[in-house]
Amino acid sequence: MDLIAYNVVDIAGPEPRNRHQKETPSMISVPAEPYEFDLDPATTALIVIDMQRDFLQPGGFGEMLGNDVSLLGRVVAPLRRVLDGARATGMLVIHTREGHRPDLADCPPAKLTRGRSATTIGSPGPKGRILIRGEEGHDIVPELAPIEGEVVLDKPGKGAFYATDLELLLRNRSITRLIVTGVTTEVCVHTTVREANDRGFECLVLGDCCGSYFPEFHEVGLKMIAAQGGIFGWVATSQQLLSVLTEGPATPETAARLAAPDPVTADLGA
Ligand code: TIU
Repeated sequence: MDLIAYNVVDIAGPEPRNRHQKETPSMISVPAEPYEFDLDPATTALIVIDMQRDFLQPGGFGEMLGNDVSLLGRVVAPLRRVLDGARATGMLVIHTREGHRPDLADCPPAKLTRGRSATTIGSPGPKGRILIRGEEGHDIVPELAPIEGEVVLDKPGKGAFYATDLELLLRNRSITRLIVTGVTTEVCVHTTVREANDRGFECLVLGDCCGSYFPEFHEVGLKMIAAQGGIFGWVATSQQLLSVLTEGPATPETAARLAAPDPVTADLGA
């Protein structure tokens, strides 16, 4: 085999696509800022970031940081509708949870001490130890609980790619686009979108399915994503997505994937 020629072809990769060119006939076009976001449910994942009691309910990490956690509650209803819509198409759903091992071995000392709060990560709270895996406060709120076949990804940092196997999991499933939701807009959502963008994933952020303790940060955070021609990604509402996502039946590609054994959970012996 001519190894040199082979390597040149491998490195060059496929021809770049025109940005308006549809990859497959099953792609749908979501009205968005700064322009429409094209997706195929078979190659798109819905990411739900950190919808945990620790951020949404009193006595958890969010409140420990001095925040009014009631501000995040408005995200739950629209996010539930998007979750239902994504599930109906067979789209891959990934839930993330920020948190740490019980012995805090994966928690940077700076994260433990920052804020100079009376309590810290690992301190006892009404829903168990704050931001610790396995505790009630660390888990996802019941309205958005994962169902069988969905991925639950524990992460020690703000970004969902840092120190996790998220990128491997997405590439194994040929996922190229992400619909990003969750909390908080300017912290874990932003960090994850930036990480994804640098890795070549195209992100659609659903504004009403994200929330912040600071309404002004939420507004500006969304603007920052879609500004400059979509410097980090696209922004739409849940209604804009659902109006096109639930229009037709599942695509042939998605139907085939649903019928096949799930390679990710099969590999894990689940
Ligand atoms: N504090 C804050 O706004 N957020 C976080 O600490 N983590 C997430 O955003 N998930």
